[in-house]
Amino acid sequence: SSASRSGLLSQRGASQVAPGHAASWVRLTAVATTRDEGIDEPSSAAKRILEQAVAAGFETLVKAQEGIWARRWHDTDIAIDGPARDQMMIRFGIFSLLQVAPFHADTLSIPARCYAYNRYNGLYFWDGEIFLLPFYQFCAPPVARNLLSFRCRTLPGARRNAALLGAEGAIFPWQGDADFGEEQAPWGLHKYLWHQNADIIYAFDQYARATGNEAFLCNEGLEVLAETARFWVSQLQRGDDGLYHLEATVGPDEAEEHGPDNGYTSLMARRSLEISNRWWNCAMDKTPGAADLAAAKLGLIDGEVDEWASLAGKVSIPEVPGCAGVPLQDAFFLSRKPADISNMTVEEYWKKRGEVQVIKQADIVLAMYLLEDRFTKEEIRRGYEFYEPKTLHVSSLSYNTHAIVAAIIGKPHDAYDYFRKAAGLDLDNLRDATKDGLHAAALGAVWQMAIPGFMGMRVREDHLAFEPALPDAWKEIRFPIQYHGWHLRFAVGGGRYRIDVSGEGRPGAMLKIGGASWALDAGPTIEGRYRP
Ligand code: IFM
Repeated sequence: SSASRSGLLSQRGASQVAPGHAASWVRLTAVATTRDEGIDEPSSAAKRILEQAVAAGFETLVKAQEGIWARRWHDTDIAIDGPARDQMMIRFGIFSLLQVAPFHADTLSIPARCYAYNRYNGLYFWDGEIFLLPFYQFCAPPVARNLLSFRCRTLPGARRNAALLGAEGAIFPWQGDADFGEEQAPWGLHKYLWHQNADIIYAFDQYARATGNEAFLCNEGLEVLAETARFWVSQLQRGDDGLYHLEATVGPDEAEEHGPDNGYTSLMARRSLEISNRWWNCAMDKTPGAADLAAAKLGLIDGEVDEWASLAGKVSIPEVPGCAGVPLQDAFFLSRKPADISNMTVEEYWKKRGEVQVIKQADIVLAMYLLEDRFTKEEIRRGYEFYEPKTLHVSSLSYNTHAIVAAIIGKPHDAYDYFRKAAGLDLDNLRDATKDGLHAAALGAVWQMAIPGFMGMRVREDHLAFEPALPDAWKEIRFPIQYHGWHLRFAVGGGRYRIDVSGEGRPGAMLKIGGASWALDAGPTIEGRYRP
């Protein structure tokens, strides 16, 4: 028999077992939703799935499940010869990312707290594009494509968000749902929390560069590229200094004050305009039919695409005085009192944050990682050394960012220390917040700390680059990635690397590691040395 109350599904069963005998029950459950492709009527679909499952039998179902998971692990697992705790944290991160991935549909994304609890009501944040997408685009490209395609689908909602603000184009929500893509953020945050609009465009670009799937941007992506650019154009105001300013925005730390020239938002808005310009030019060149169609639909006017690039070059990015090349977090930070935060508790932080120079999460440090190509290593080092001692990491997006940037600037001990804190965020319940659900961004960043971080992997203009700097405690790392259709399996450690290449990728794709360049179509195995 079965009974249900609101919020509760339950089932009762009874059977008799003779003393000395064992009994086992197999319970089959089918879940179907309208978010699954081709399902309009979930209850009859669930019934159908269940009937098929019963007909197949338990053993067959388990075998099929094992096959799916074996394939997933084959494509994603990172194995290290190193501390068991590190290995466990890495695998927990990867498992969680696989468990929440929309392999099957582009009608939903990944909630900021996974499906572990109701914190944030299952809504979607920029966390998905910046912290999770890199894993999928290198290990499960169809999932990355689904996540981005989800944004294309919800463009109408983003247009409505812009219209509500009296702006042009489209602004994706800071907290969005799966149905309409409309803003769900509390406290009127949507009036000034806009960086996600640029983060999404950044992710589109990264996806195309990593997978080689330019067609996606040059077709489905065109409207999103144009409408987000139009949003920025309508919001950037020319100042007396001849530069363009965002008058009142806030960065990733949503609890900060909103004001002029927010560092993270301005940096990312600038990059977003550049990306929209670049891909529209690429589409006009390579897929003119699609570009003409989209231009006509959007009413794109002559010179509009060029304007995005020229405006990008004039976005105001104030710097920290005396810290050349290091963007200033915002207009308020330096007016607060310097403070030693080494013993500050989280409670003290919430009380004092408006008075003293204390930062909740990495904003500028993150921007320096994402936009690494526009900074010198020296500038990144200066930025890290300025912001890091002032950051309390009261966010799941912060330890991990510091681990990666510490790796970039050659601070291996900081990098490993931050890795261990970041990777343990949920399993060690470091912020007493795991009860509210897993932190998706932190789980995605475990992969980023290992591969872009310790392996120094970057997608460059015409190749994939690696600068390995493994923690002393890791003797070897083995992992797969996909790049431009090639399947690569790495074994790296102790100054040696071996890469097995398979699949049929883009001819001419190149990889650089240890100062050597390799053509991926040249042979099945690449071996060499790097300086550890
Ligand atoms: O998106 C983040 C934000 O940057 C900081 N607060 C939590 C959000 C969801 O993880």
